[in-house]
Amino acid sequence: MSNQRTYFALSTPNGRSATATIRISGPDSKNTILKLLKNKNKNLKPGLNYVVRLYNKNNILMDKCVIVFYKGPKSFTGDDMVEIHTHGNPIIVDNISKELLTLNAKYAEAGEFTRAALLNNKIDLIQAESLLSLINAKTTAGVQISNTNLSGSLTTRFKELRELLIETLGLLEYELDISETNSQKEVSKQALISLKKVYKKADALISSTKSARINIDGARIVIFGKPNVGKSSVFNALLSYKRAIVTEIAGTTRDSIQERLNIRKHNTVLIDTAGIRNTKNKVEQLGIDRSKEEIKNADVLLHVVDSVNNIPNKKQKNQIIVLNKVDLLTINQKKIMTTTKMKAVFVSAKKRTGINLLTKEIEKKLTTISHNQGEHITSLRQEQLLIKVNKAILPMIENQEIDIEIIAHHTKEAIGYFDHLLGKTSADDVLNDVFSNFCVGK
Ligand SMILES: Nc1nc2c(ncn2[C@@H]2O[C@H](COP(=O)(O)OP(=O)(O)O)[C@@H](O)[C@H]2O)c(=O)[nH]1
Ligand SMILES: [Mg+2]
Repeated sequence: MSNQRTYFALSTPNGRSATATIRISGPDSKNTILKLLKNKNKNLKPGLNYVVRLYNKNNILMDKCVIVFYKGPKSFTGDDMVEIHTHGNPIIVDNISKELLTLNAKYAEAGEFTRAALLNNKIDLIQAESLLSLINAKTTAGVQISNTNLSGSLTTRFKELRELLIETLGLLEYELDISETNSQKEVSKQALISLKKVYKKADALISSTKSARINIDGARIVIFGKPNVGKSSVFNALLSYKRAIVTEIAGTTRDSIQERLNIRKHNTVLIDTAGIRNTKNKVEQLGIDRSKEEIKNADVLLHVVDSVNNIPNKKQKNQIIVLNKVDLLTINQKKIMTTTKMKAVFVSAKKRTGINLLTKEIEKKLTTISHNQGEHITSLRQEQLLIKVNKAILPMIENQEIDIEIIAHHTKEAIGYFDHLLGKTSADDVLNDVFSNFCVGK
């Protein structure tokens, strides 16, 4: 058993709803709930639901609820558990919680339920992380990716790669220990083929991080450009309401402002930034630094330009040039603009023309960057460990290494990273770090 503590938490959002669920886990789960019933000897069979009345110690009815008892290890945490489905009023939840505390059940820590599931081998560390990304996913694709990982296919992939490295290490060690020197070249060649396979797959997984993050957190669309070109006006036009302050004074927006925006099936975060220029004003400079940071982390960039001025000649990947204030152009000027080579979207944020076209352009970009084929990694921890794996084995491949001892050393190092990845050798601080991202009740 992972935990001798009996703990509980509300596992549904706090607020009013038809029902709310409180989960209790730990060796005293069943005894604790029985103490709240009139019939304290009631036989609770595992997995069945019972409609019961819960009373406090003064014999006052708290609520009529549905309760289910799960006998460990056949429960989410692997320990004995009870689920209480109450009416969804925070006062009821509060009253029951207070009663549970007096019965020596503790309030759960963030992620404690999932952590117990991990310690009881109900799930592995990758699945625990997938559970977190499943709960946090902001799009259907994000839910799909997380569900695939939760079902264990990412774990299987990591295990396969680790297995390949272990086989390779076995081959190398055999050669080092007993074999004659003349087959060294052949063995190193074979080992490098396996290392290359691992490298390629790990590399593909590393590059899947971005589309996974976009699907789970939503793409970051950053509006940037010079002061007064109409960035905040474009921001407001896309949101369809006046969120950001717009004035004719250059340097109005001092801080980045962000709002969630759904563009068809894509959930995004739209960010308006301070216009970039040389300034001696300290506050404006801080805003500009922030803009640069947002640009660095952007998935899609909207470069807003005043159409009266020149079109920029440099176009970055995932960037859309938005030529604003077209209402100020003469027909002739417009003609000249449309014949330039640079692809741009013509809008007037003020008159709200071209905004639909801009939305379509953004959607196109989102579709290409958020493809969700194949396996995805969903945590920074996974990404960083895979980067370490590849750092350990890339020099072997690049140098066409023939020294078996050196190859074996690096292969061992890579296996170590896979062990961390799978949670085989995770230190407490790693686990603390993973579970600190969970809410109480998960
Ligand atoms: N004529 C015209 N003026 C615009 C348009 N978009 C913004 N403006 C004006 O340009 C000024 C600066 O706009 P703002 O959105 O604050 O620019 P920012 O500094 O880039 O955020 C304001 O006076 C706006 O009314 C547009 O499409 N047409
Ligand atoms: Mg602005």
